[in-house]
Amino acid sequence: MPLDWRANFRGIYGLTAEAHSRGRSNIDVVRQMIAGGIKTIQYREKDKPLGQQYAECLAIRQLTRDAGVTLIINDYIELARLVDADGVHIGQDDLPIEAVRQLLGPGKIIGLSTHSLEQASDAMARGADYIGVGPIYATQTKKDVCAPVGLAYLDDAVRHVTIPFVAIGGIKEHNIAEVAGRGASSIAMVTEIVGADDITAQVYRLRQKAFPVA
Ligand code: TZP
Ligand code: MG
Repeated sequence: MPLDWRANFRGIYGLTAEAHSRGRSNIDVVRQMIAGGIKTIQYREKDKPLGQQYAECLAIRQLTRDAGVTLIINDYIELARLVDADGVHIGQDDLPIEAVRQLLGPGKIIGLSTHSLEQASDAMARGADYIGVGPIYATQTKKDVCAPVGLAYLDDAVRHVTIPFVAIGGIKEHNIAEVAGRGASSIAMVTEIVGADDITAQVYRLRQKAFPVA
C-alpha cells in the first residue's frame, strides 16, 4: 500500500537525538517510538560521522517501512536518497526548495522550518509539502535557535497555512494540550520523548493528552 504521509502526519511527530537519549541508540529509540504509535519520524543527528548516520538510517528505514511509518531525514539530502527515505526536512539557511526538489526527484516530501507567517507564505509559494512552526516555547535542544515565536504564530498558522504543519519547540506533557487545543494537528517533540524513562509509554501518554479519543 502506498504511504499516506498526510494521514501519518497527524499526531505526534518524533525526532531522534542521541545526545538526549540517555544511552539508548537512535535505532532503539525509533523502535520504541513506533511501538508507542508514532507515525512520522525525523532522523536528526547533527554531530555524527555521515557513515554512521548512513548505517543507522538503513536500519531505521527498514523499521519504519515495515511499520508504515513516514521517515524524514534532517539536512542530508544525499542520505535521504541513499536510504530511500520519504522526504527531507530543511531550514531557512539550506538550499532552496526548488533545488532540493531537483535533487530528491518527484514524489518526495520536503518540510521546511519557519518562524513567521512571511516565511510560511514563501514556503507554500515555493512548493513545500509541510512546514515546521516554531519554536513555540523556549528550548535548549536546538543550537542557534531563534527566540520562541510563541502561540501567536501558531494561531496565525492555524488560520492561514494551507499545507500540513507541525508545531515544535519546548513542547512537553504539561503544555501539549494547549498546543493541540489551539489547532495543531501535528506536534513534534525531541527531549520529552527521547529522554523519557519509558519512551513507548511516554508516547502513548502524550498522544492521549494531545488527541484524546472520545
Ligand atoms: N526545531 C525547532 S525547535 C527544535 C527543533 C529541532 C528542538 C525542539 O526540541 P524540544 O526538546 O522538543 O524542545
Ligand atoms: Mg537544518
